[in-house]
Amino acid sequence: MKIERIETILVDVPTRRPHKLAFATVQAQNYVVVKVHSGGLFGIGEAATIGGPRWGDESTEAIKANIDQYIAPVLIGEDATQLNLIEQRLARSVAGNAFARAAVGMAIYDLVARSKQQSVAELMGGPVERAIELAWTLASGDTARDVEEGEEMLRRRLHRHFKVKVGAGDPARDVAHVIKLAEAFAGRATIRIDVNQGWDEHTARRFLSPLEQAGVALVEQPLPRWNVAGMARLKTSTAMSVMADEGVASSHDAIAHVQAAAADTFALKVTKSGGYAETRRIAAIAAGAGLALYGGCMLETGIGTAAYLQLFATLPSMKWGCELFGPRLLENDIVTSPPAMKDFAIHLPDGYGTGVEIDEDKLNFYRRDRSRSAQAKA
Ligand code: MUC
Ligand code: MG
Repeated sequence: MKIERIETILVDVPTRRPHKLAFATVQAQNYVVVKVHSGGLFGIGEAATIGGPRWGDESTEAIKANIDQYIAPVLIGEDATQLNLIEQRLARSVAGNAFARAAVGMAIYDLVARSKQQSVAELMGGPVERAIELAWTLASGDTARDVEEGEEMLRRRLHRHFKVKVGAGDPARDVAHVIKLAEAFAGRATIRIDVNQGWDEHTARRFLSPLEQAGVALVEQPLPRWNVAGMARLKTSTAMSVMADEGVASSHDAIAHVQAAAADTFALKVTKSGGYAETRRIAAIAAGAGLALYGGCMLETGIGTAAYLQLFATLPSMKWGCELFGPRLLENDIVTSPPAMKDFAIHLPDGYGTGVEIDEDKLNFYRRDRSRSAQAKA
């Protein structure tokens, strides 16, 4: 099954509301959609970035350029079914560039699974779960709006775990905002916070205890990703779960966090880790060290959401569930039908590959190289 062509498409999809993080406010999400072609079939993958090269080191423009220029030439002509060799070639094709490698790898797994009439989860040995608890992120930047949004999610039985984004402004104001949310949803939903590296150690030490007293269950990446020792010190001073996200992208990062006892939960993201293989290594390190897992996201469309879900469904110890809610935040999706989100969980789709199909009309509408006015006239 020779890889014949690798196509990369830049896509921008507006969000339903501004999504406010410590380092950026997202009004439209940016993607690179990858199609890997062989024998009349193609597999799909996706890299989503948040705020350009701000959450991580890569922008969608750089991802596309590096796939086109450096990664695709290494893979053209290779046998897609030899997934371990493909992973090796991908790792050697470029230094770093985890998101770019992951998007291509996802598409190749999807292609191979489709050709074998299997799901990606089956290709990896089969799922252990078919539904995973699904968190939602409250990040409108406005307390009343967040309460209203959370109430709606509970009423519709969509989400009962809320992650609150903090770290952008005055920490005292952020903490007061989170405490109001914790009080509003006490006994009905769990509250977690994601600081996205926005605090220094002293700020975290000062503010974690009122958050813990308010019932907040988990704190995600309070400190810059390099401050592993600081995370370890914080972990000894709080009963909240301390989760590493930006700090744990590779298996080496995972080992460093285990050695330093710097986290008790790892957030997994297929793109930050350069693909399925390295993400599974991180999950294995967590399992070996007795740590919990969480299925993170980068606000993917249905393409990346389904790809992540295929892997997460194969992993035990997803104690904190996942946050694969990306499609719900977007004005529109570019797949015909994303994985079902109901009864507080996301459900593994039936079907081959990742179980979702591209909606080519919508992809054409949102692709960056197609003028919207020309589209409207067509
Ligand atoms: C992150 O750091 O976890 C994922 C969901 C969300 O709301 O923000 C992102 C990034
Ligand atoms: Mg995070």
